[in-house]
Amino acid sequence: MKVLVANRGEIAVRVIRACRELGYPTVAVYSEPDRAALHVLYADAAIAIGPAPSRESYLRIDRIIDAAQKTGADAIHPGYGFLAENAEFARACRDAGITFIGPSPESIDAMGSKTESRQRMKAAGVPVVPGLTEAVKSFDEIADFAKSAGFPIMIKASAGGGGKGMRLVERESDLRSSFERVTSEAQSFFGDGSVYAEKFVPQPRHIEVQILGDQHGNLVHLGERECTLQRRHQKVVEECPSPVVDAELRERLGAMAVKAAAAVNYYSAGTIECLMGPDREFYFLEMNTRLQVEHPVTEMVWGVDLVKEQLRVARGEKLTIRQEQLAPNGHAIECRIYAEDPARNFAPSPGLIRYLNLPQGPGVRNENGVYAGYTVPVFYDPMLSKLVCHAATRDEAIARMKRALTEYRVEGIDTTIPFFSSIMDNADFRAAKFDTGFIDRVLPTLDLQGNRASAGHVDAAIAAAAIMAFEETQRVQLPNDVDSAWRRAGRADAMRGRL
Ligand code: MV4
Repeated sequence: MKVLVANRGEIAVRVIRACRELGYPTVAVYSEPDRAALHVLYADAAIAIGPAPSRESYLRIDRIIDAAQKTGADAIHPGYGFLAENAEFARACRDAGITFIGPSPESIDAMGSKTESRQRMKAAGVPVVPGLTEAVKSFDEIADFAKSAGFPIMIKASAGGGGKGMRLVERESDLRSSFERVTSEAQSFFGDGSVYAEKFVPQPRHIEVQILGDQHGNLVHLGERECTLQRRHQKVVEECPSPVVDAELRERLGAMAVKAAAAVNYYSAGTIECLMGPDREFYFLEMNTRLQVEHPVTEMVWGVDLVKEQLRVARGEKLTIRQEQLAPNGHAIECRIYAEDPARNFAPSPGLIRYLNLPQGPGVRNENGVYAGYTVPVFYDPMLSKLVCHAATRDEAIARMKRALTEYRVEGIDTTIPFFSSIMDNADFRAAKFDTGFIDRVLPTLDLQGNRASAGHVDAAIAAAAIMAFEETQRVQLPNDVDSAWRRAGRADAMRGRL
């Protein structure tokens, strides 16, 4: 199998590593500004697929299929984002006789619509958030639902997901304007204006279950991840296991996730996203039909290489792991390191990385997509790398993450590293007391300037560097390529301990 990786950055590097360990040659694809990106350097071959904008490169199905054919790749791994959950792309691979390293296009389609997936999950006996399972045909149907269910409710786009195209409605007087708003947003975001309504689950946690299936109908779960800490629907810290899930609840969540995946004949790696209320009732929210950003926390705790499993499953092999053999071990935490300045409201900070020191040592894993001397382009997601720490307990994993963050150095651009140091010190985070509003509540209380060098420090550093450079020019240079009697005598003295 020769694998083309239809992605960039750390996830492309991650997939290339798994391929190399299994002995499969790899092909990287790259846009113009990505010519010298890390994934291009690591792959066995690389092929250009177009200019900077993703629409003209990483999202071009025709160019990626063409690149696979030109380089003789017979399989494509989509990573996450870009074309990973695009059923049309999975079909284009199938039509071209190329193995898509992911689920079937039918599974992607079934889970791509919120209303269709809710219908299928309900039919399979998977708990969904109480509410409608069909898109409404008129405002009156929303008003009827609100009347019978009571406020607050959420209006969501049928074609939505990941926080786009949804609105909380707390009172009747806001209902019509919210309905119109979500309908028009859905039309412009997804080209599909259909919407439906759900009961609002207050103070939820976002808990998701990792599943893995083969093409022979075998499915296992690998427990849950705690993904509640988000900012603007972007996850910032993820953990495995969730500090609020015990073994009994894990078993129920896992059984639910396997049932959900089986209902759409799922194979490959996938994730069932759930909302969980403070009463620990959980509801299916949506399924991500791809490998996820935060998959390493599951890998470290469950001892399974999810990317290698995806590669084996794509070749038609049966899963070799059975549910009874799987057990969680310890605790893992992931911080997503972004080229953003947390002290300036997370403004993008692209540019040249002048110096990079990645943390190392016991239990530390870097999923890194950059290097010193690399220029972070403005065109793509600003995630540079993921720092993942594993230890025996949650407290030890937090201490290890704090230690690793102090070793982490990135010069030239701003990153979210200081923000994570503050989170790791936060008492509520340490006590695992948080819901989806946590990040917005703590942000104003954080001192993110602390790690930044003041103007005075920078001036002092420049003066010190200038003095050092001058002293270097004044140093007596001993010729080291000539042998001399003096030099021999000096060495002999030194060896006799006379100096
Ligand atoms: C909800 C909800 C409360 N009740 N649905 C946000 C992302 C999208 N996948 C679904 N989301 C939510 N749906 C009901 N019926 C609260 C959220 C939500 C949220 C969920 C998970 C993680 C962070 C969140 C932040 C705000 C809102």
